[in-house]
Amino acid sequence: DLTRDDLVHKLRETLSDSRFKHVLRVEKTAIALANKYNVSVEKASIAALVHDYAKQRPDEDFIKTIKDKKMDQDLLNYGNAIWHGIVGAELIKTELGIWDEDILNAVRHHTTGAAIMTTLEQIIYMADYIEPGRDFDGVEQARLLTNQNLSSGVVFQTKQTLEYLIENNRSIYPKTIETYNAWVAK
Ligand code: DGI
Ligand code: FE
Ligand code: FE
Ligand code: FE
Repeated sequence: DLTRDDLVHKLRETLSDSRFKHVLRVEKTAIALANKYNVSVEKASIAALVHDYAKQRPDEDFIKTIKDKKMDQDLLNYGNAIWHGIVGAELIKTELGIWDEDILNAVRHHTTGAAIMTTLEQIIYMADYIEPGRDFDGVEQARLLTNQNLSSGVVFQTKQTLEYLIENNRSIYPKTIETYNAWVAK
C-alpha cells in the first residue's frame, strides 16, 4: 500500500502547484471535520488527498475510461468538471491502488454531491468548498454552518452551486439535481 508520504510525493509531481496546495488545504479541513464528526481520520486524509487526482488529465483519458469501463454514456455530454471525480475514481483504483469504496465514493461525489451521502462523503464535499483558500461570497457562512451541523453545510452548498450553474447558463448534471431534490427541496 502507498503511505501518505508516497501519495503526497506522487500528487506533488502530478498536480500543478496551486492544485497541490488546494489538496493539502482540503486534507487539513477534512481531518478537522473527521475529528469533529467521528469518522476515520485516515480515510478522510486519503480521500481529500486524491479527490482532485484526475483534475488535470486530458479529456481523451476520461472519454476512453467512460467507454472502456462502460460507464453511463450520458457522461460524454459533460466535461472535466463532472469527469474528474466520477471518472477520476476509476483512475485512482488502477493508478494509485486505492480500492476502498468509502474513499472512492467520496471522490465520486465531491463535485455533484449525491442524494444519499455517508458522513465521509459529506466531509469531502464540504472540505473542498470551505478550505481556507476559498474566498467566494458566502464562504464564511458555509464554514459556520458546516462547523455547527454538517448536513446544513451540505444543504447550503447544494443550493449555492445550483444557483451558480443556472446564473452562468451551465448544463446541470442529473446527479446535481438529485442532490438538490434530496437535500434542499421541500
Ligand atoms: O475541483 P474543484 O475546483 O476543487 O471543485 P469541484 O470539483 O467541487 O467543482 C468543479 C466545478 O464543477 C465547479 O466550478 C462547479 C462545477 N459543477 C458542479 N456541479 C456541476 C458543475 N458543472 C456543471 N456543468 N454541471 C454540474 O452539475
Ligand atoms: Fe474537484
Ligand atoms: Fe466542490
Ligand atoms: Fe477540489
